[in-house]
Amino acid sequence: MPRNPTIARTVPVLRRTVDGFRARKATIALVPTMGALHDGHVSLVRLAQRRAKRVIVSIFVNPTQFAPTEDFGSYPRTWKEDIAKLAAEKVDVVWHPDVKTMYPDGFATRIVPEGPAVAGLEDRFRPHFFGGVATVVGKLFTQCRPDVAIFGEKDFQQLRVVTQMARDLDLGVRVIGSRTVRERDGLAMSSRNVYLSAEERRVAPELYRAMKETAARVRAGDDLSAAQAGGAEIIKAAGFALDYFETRHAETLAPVTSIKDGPLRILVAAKLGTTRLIDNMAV
Ligand code: PAJ
Repeated sequence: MPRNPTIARTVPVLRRTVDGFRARKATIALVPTMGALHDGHVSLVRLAQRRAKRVIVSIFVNPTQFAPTEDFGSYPRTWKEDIAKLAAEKVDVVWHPDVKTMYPDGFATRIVPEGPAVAGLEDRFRPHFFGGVATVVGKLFTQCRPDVAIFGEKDFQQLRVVTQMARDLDLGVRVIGSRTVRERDGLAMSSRNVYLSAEERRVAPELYRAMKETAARVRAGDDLSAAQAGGAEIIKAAGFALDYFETRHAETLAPVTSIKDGPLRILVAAKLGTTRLIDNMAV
């Protein structure tokens, strides 16, 4: 049976609800999202349910992580469908502040993450991004005061950035990564996949194929840079404009030269038409 979640739109209402959970000694899991929920988000909610007594899902399209040229205005917003999905998962609370609640007039404090946030991957193409993510996630953590927070491996660099931030700032939140949910043809689920034309959608799984081939070659002992160049070639041949296709250390995201530097992670970002897709895979 679905169960309607409590919708909190102001900090006092959220606080009262969280205080109630804490008074009853219930553990709390937070799943931060920007809405337009798909099965990838739902898998995070299910992991949250297994890790804590109460689950809060935040839905907030965070303006500070979008550049002026990016899709903040047109980012998909599917409130009714989102709430139906969260009710089906018996989520306790949906934290849905508006922009003025999150960033009141005069707001003047930002978190500036370093380490994994300056690894030369997403940060090279979206320099504004991790500052915006760290600031909003820092606020979500202090607002919701969860014991654990679930993030997808889909956004691998983001997962590393928030893990580092929670540790560095002693936020008392354990960050847990959850595996990437894919379509049957390998394309990682993403709220932005709706931007793809039918032809682009057909080509999009080539990203997955390129990573799989590269991972297999590296595991079989092929030279890392040759295997990587092969993967990049698959992506370009499919018609993508490639931002990066790199193999990095899975924990630090530092550059590596061979499988002996492992554990390794392949990370990719590429544009199909105007849609930018990111993905990653363990070697
Ligand atoms: P959003 O893109 O909505 O993603 C919310 C969470 O869902 C993130 O942790 C993301 O990694 C995870 N996710 C997305 N697609 C997934 C998939 N196919 N499989 C598994 N998990 C998936 O990431 C954000 O929002 C924002 O940056 C946010 C952290 C909410 C801060 O604004």
